[in-house]
Amino acid sequence: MTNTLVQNESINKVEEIKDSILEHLCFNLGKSPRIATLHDWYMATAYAARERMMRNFVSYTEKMQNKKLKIVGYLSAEFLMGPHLGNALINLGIENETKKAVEQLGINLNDVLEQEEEPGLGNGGLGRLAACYLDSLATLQVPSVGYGIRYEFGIFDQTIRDGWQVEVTDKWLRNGNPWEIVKPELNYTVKLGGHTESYTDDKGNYRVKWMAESEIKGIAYDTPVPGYKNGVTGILRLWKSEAVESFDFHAFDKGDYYGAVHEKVFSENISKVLYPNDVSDEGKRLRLSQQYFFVSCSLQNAFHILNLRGLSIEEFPESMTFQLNDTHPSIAIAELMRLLIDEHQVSWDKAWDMTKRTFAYTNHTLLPEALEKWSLPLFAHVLPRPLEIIYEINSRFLLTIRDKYPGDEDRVKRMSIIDERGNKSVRMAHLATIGSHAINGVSALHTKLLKQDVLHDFYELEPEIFFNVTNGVTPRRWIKLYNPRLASLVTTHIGEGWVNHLETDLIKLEQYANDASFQQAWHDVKRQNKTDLADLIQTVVGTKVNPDSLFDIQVKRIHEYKRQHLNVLYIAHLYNRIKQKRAEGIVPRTFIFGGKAAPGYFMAKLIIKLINSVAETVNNDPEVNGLIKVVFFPDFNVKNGAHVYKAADLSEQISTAGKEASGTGNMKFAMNGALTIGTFDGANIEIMECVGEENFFLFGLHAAEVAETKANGYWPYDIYNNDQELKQVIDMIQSGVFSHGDTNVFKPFVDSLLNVDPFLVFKDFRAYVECQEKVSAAYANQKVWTKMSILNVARMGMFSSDRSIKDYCENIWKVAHG
Ligand code: GPV
Repeated sequence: MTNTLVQNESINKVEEIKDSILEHLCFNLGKSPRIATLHDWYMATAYAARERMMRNFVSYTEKMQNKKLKIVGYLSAEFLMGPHLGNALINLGIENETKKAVEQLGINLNDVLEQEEEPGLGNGGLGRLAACYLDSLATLQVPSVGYGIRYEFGIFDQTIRDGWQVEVTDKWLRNGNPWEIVKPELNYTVKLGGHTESYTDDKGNYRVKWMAESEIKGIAYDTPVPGYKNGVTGILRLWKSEAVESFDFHAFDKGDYYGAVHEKVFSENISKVLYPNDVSDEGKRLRLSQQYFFVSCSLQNAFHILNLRGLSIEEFPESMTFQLNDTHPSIAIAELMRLLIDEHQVSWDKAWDMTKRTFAYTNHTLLPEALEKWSLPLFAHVLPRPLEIIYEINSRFLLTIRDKYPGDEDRVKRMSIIDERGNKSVRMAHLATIGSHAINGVSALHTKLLKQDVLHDFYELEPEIFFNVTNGVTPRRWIKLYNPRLASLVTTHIGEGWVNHLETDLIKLEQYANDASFQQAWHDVKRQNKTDLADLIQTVVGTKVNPDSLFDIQVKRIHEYKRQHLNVLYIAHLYNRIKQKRAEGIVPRTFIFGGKAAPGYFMAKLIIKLINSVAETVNNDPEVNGLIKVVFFPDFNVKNGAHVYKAADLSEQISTAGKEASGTGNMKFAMNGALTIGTFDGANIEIMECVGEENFFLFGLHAAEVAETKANGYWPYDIYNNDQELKQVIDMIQSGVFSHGDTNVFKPFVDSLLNVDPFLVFKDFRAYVECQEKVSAAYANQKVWTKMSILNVARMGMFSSDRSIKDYCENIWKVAHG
């Protein structure tokens, strides 16, 4: 095509988009341009983008009717999608045209994008991973459906009052959601509570009936997921709970109107709110109901799809495969058994074979407090029939163990789905493992530790079903959309293939690592991104920060294992040095933190308070004279992440070795030109292998040393006593230097470190300080730093979620990909 032809086409597109926006403004919003608010313009633009996806959506759904295709069902209690509009425009390839179209309507596209309320239907890494995977599934043209819950309230909004986190309800649906399409005809009934009764059917077979205490209805809400410039639109199908129709009949029957309304309220509660715990399990009844609810709806929907495609029940495992995103949906194993046996009269052996072939399980943590366990009485109360099925699965499984390891009753106890010690419980990781044909960890180290420790007995039994799939993140959202300056610099030099071929193309940047003018351009991009963030910080937090200082950033959920407090101790140490006039060698730094603490996690909330208290003291001390600044950026989420990752010089990935399954923030930072200071943990190790040890700041104990230290008896108090600088820092915190003389507020924090220090903060403190000195020295030479930054990005290709999804397709799902 000639240039003018391309230009004309683009002009036509602008006109088309403009017309479409105006039509939606009129027909869907009932507004004229004159009275339209910015939010109206956002809605109209969103509808215009959605319209362009729907044709693909329909043809994609048609394509899924092809009997030979295997459909991937991604079962996840969380999908942290982030704002849709910007991403949709990028993936549809119409961002420039839309920008022009809205400009011609007198509006700025960024202002329009800013209007979108983030659908925060996830806590952190696990939910965001699911969102990146949907983007890659659509981009790689893998027939797939993401199944989850349409929470009415997503993750709470975080505000900071007097340095403390205060939670505010997330009313993300209050102004409407233009992305979802409700499918009232796709609704399924889910049973809860009650008891079971057995009977003999007319063929003389033993059968079980579940006499539920209540029934609720799940309604499908579909959100289109656009692939990258490929005419494909995938599906995110979320279930909302409602009362079954019979509710009002009951009311008339019994004359018990309020009783019936109560039932309705109960039903709607199921999908009301996301549990705000990240990597920890609360064992609440409503949560178990949520899990069963969305899993049952999704599997019933799978039978419906099977039927539409004209396939038989026997063909289920070849026609659809389900990935369990951690154990949250693992009740699916019992539910598929129940549907096959109770509702479709399949024999146990056949049903079990089909079930095992259908499911695969991804484990996302080794932390004991996160391994889901349900108390047996609670489970029996909520899910009596699935529990019977679990008992049967377990007893058959344990027979095979006894057969294979005669006399090894210890092993039997260790492997049982039912934990018989103390208050009996159901171990969901065991159910997920026993009911799946593939189990994977999310980084090389994590998978190794999974085989070695948490699932060791299972690994011994069936080593061939264990896999590693290292996590990845989508370069569409995390580079192209959220770092447009870097994206266009990269594209001018190596073309735009990297956007969907990161694994092969990004490496082409290496040739420019020593190029002085490229280095300058690279440096300028980072500098501009930092200025943008500095402005935002000024507006949101009111702190003035220097864009020429080293931006040292730690954003992630607040958790002791992630060790935000190790970072804080280092800041206090620098402050102490400045006060003692030992500031030589300190490069100007801005420490930026962001992240939410689970509302019930006392220590995490105290760490937020500590960060804010250190910030207040350090930022207002004239002696510090701006050499270091500390910022807690409130309400960290996907939308705010847009401004943060691209502006980082240094990425903090400092979890206790062996505790962070993978991490994905580490990837987002490194892909956007930050260098990493990190421990030998999760995907840090693979990142370091890719970017080169010389371009990575590694410190601290290895996982085996962590285990050894603990086994040998760990005495943090001795470390405190033997390290004068550490002692000074801890004493400063205890004595109220950061709390206006209050010696109570941080006492639990100090006591915990001195007495227990469960995550070895003291043990790694010295190594961390020394490593940070190396960072400062490196940063002093901007040319060398920039070169390291370029090499980091160039070598990050393998951390595209496209690579992860290809791994799943080839090794686990056995499906073709584009
Ligand atoms: I389990 N993860 C999470 O965000 N929530 C959870 O409930 C559980 C795990 C995270 C891990 O902590 C990260 O290391 C990992 O990168 C992420 O899941 C995605 O695998």
